[in-house]
Amino acid sequence: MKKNSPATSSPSLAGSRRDFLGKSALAGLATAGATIGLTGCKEEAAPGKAAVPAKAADTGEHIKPGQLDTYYAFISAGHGGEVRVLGLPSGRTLKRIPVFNTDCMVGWGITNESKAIIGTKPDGSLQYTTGDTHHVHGSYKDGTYDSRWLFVNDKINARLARIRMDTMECDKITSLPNVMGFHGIFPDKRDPVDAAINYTTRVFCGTEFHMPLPNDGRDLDDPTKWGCLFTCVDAASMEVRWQCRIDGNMELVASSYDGKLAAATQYNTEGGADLAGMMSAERDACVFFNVARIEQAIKDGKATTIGSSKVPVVDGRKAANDNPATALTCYVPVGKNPHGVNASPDGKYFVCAGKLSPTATVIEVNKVLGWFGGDVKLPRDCVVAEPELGLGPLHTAFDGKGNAFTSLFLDSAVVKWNVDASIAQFKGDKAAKVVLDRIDVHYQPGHGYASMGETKEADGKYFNSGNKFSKDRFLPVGPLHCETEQLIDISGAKMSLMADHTAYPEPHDGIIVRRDVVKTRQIHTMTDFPNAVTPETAGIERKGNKVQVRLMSQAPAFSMPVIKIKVGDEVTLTLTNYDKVEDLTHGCAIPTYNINFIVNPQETKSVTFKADRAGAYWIYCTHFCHALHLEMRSRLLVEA
Ligand code: CUK
Ligand code: CUA
Ligand code: CA
Repeated sequence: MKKNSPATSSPSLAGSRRDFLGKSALAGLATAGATIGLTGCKEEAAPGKAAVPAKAADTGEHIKPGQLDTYYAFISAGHGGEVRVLGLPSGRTLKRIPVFNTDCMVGWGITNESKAIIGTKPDGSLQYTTGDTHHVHGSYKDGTYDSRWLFVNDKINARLARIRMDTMECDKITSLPNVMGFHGIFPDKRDPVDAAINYTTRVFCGTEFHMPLPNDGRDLDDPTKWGCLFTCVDAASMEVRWQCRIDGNMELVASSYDGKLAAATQYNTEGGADLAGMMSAERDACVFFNVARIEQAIKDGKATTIGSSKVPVVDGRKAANDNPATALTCYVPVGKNPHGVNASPDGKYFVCAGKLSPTATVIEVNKVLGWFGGDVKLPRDCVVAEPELGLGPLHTAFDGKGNAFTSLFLDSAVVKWNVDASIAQFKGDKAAKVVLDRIDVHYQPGHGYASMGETKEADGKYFNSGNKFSKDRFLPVGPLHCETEQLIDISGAKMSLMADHTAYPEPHDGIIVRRDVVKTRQIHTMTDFPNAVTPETAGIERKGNKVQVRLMSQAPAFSMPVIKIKVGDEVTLTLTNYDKVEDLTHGCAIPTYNINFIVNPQETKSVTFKADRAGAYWIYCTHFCHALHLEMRSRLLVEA
């Protein structure tokens, strides 16, 4: 696997690389073992200059200096472990929100408060220092974002995190028990039973990897006994409400607008433990969860528990759910090895894209409910269209006008198609015009997502294509290229490329939110912090070798110029920022003690460390705050 460097590649026809990929992809589709076409990153000729659209960036709106963007984008960072905030259409990076990673700018993973959220071992060190974020979704009210929370998954360590939208900081992280490869998430949009609850109260989590249940050393040599659990987390408490065991696995997750269904694509209905095993079936499935029935079954005492977990688990496997009248789950057959599942903004359909099939599968929500109600005979009868779109379809977005936009990984393209036309075609209308437009993207797109596209307010303005390979689009920076986020104008009949933005690897999914929907606060409230330092409590308090150092900051000074402690002390330093001016943040770094964090206006944070070295250490402000910022320091004197 080798990507091109413009310095060494020779100019060639723009089309050759695409042609090559297309052919190898077909070979990959034809034989289960041939994965050559799936990687999309073979050595190949550079497309050269001709591939760069002459009018790139001319067609879009230009955000001039001093002007504000019209949308926020909240995007994941993959194995960077964080969440990023961009302004669109400019593509400016506005913020990086540390979540599962550590971040020395804000002190995430360093302060006691962030460590408590991430979770610690008995010795006080972090339980985990790494994460893999894929899917970011906002909480809903009335079918659109309510600006309360964002939720994001950690695929590596099976954790769900919540971010407060007002401060754009992570406030909770929950571990999912008996789960490995936690991948898809989606908040519910309303309650399945109580009509008054028309906002998010649950977050659904899919599990991609099957494993022994519990994973305590049993069944290691018999993967056929392993299983996957679908998990429901309470959005407010962030506690795990219940789990549902299924056949096969789960990748992406979506929820219906009526609150009744959650859905997850399954590429491994085979339960295979190797590549050939996972690709042996001609069709895989999208599994639907009847949320109200699952919760009733738990009330009726039909749940068990697994290992040391106390979370109730119900049986959603096929054998236990073949009677539609009582079934908790419904397995709808879809194209081979599907990837994405997305709900259309009109609430009527789920669209699954079929990685190893050139099709998308359109499933009607009412028919799935009909199957549970006994009116629809076979799960496959819930499928109302299966349009052919191109090679390697992954994810689908919507413009709110009846059109869908599906990313084609192998074709390096995005295809615009009409949902109603695909349904007409499926019914036999040969004249139905399904595919309306197609645009090349650069290169190998994963997720595409549209402005407000996962809400009832989908506005059909922008589409962001998150491309996994940038190849020749930007200056090379060594072996690892950045990735391309391409902004596409989808407001007209034809899609047009507006701009290329760089991305540090590796964003997956994101959401694009109108700026008026997002309500932030710039200044904390001091009383929200129980450990806030006041002029009365400021100073040093000693209890044996445990020392509390309570410090205040106000530009350009800390409240104590000298802090005297002794070697062997266990020091907790608490810092409250008394500045009230927006953006007047201070930093606190202690040389050789590996401490570095910031306090925003009216915020309090603390760190605990062992004073294991005698000497003088300048505590200094790291965050440029004042003309005398450099003078903002205090002496930490550690007596031998
Ligand atoms: S997945 Cu990465 S491109 Cu985790 Cu949503 Cu499809
Ligand atoms: Cu305070 Cu710089
Ligand atoms: Ca499969």
